[in-house]
Amino acid sequence: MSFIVILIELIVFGAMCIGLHQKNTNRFSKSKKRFDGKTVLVTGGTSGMGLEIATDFACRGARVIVACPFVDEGTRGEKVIIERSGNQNVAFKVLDLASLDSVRKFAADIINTEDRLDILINNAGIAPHSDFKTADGLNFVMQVNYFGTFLLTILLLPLLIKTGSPSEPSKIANVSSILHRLGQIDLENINRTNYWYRLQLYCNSKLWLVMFGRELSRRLKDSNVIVNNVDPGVVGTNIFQSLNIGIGAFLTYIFGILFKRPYEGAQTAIYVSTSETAGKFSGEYFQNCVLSKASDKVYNDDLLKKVWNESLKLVGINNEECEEYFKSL
Ligand SMILES: NC(=O)c1ccc[n+]([C@@H]2O[C@H](COP(=O)([O-])OP(=O)(O)OC[C@H]3O[C@@H](n4cnc5c(N)ncnc54)[C@H](OP(=O)(O)O)[C@@H]3O)[C@@H](O)[C@H]2O)c1
Ligand SMILES: *[C@@H]1O[C@H](CO)[C@@H](O)[C@H](O)[C@H]1NC(C)=O
Ligand SMILES: *[C@@H]1O[C@H](CO)[C@@H](O)[C@H](O)[C@H]1NC(C)=O
Ligand SMILES: CC(=O)N[C@H]1CO[C@H](CO)[C@@H](O)[C@@H]1O
Repeated sequence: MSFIVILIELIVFGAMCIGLHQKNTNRFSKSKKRFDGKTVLVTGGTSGMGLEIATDFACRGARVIVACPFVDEGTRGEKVIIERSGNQNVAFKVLDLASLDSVRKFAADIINTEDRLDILINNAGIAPHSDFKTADGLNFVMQVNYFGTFLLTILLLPLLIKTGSPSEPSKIANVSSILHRLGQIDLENINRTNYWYRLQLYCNSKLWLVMFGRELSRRLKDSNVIVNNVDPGVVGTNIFQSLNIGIGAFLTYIFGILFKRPYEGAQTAIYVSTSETAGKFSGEYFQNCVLSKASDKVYNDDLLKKVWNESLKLVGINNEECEEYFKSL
């Protein structure tokens, strides 16, 4: 027992040191680039880092669309962004990444009502607080953090491809996590419930996200769409509250003091979307505003294809439908 307590104390202490170090070495996006006349979509842009990313783009003059499953939180987020940026061109739309149907409806709405999409920031994500099957038969955490984002990105490709030009490519950035390094591929068991440790589910979802970034960028190499993954570092947001382990609120408080503020965590996503230097890369992994390297698993082309095929199957996209989204290339 006392061994476990000491172990936990060591882990918490270690995490605090890492957090403090990251906070003190956080780099900021320096770009002053304006986005007037451009459209930016931030999933989960209604709280935490997403809210900061969305506000930053609103300040740069973009039309900003934020999306989350809850109308009250979404409306509040939209109001905060408008107040802070003075930009009225901000819209909240309902999106539940845990439902394939909601993702399809949302994407159809965007395709039918927006005439362009310059930047897609796949920021929404949850901590692994519960483990159950959604109405679509998929593992809940995997679906929110990965399958839903996967489907959304594919459905929005035609608009992203249409918007990008050689001088101004459109961009996709996924907010992943250092924890992707602990992720597993295990195609057979990936969407099982009551099989993985909770934290492992989170790691798996973030690994698959990074793998997709890489495979998608390969498939888009002849297009004007750039895809990159970002790791924000350890950030004090409400994500820890959803951990549901009793001390979630306590962690949120401590992490809020010691770790990066959401505004600081938002910088790498802003960096890859605005920097010309970062724009020269696609399919890569950025950490603290610097080009970095993801887990070795991500650089295995055969695995990437398997993960891609399995993901298409699980979200219910067949080969013909998939080709449709790439046909404008
Ligand atoms: N905080 C960290 O230390 C850290 C480290 C590495 C990576 N990340 C990643 O950074 C991203 C942002 O996290 P955060 O820390 O800013 O957490 P957060 O404050 O909890 O924000 C997460 C956002 O995702 C939205 N979301 C949750 N479930 C959704 C669903 N089913 N459909 C659509 N949107 C949904 C949330 O909307 P609601 O609030 O309405 O649910 C919220 O706006 C996540 O992908 C996270 O994994 C965080
Ligand atoms: C982002 O994630 C989606 C879904 O997982 C994937 O299709 C896309 O390729 C990823 N992009 C990056 C940059 O990782
Ligand atoms: C993925 O699916 C495509 C099309 O069905 C197939 O040609 C290819 O061999 C598959 N690749 C892998 C690695 O499973
Ligand atoms: C093990 C498991 O839960 N597999 C499920 C994965 O998702 C598909 C639905 O797309 C289900 O049919 C499987 O049962």
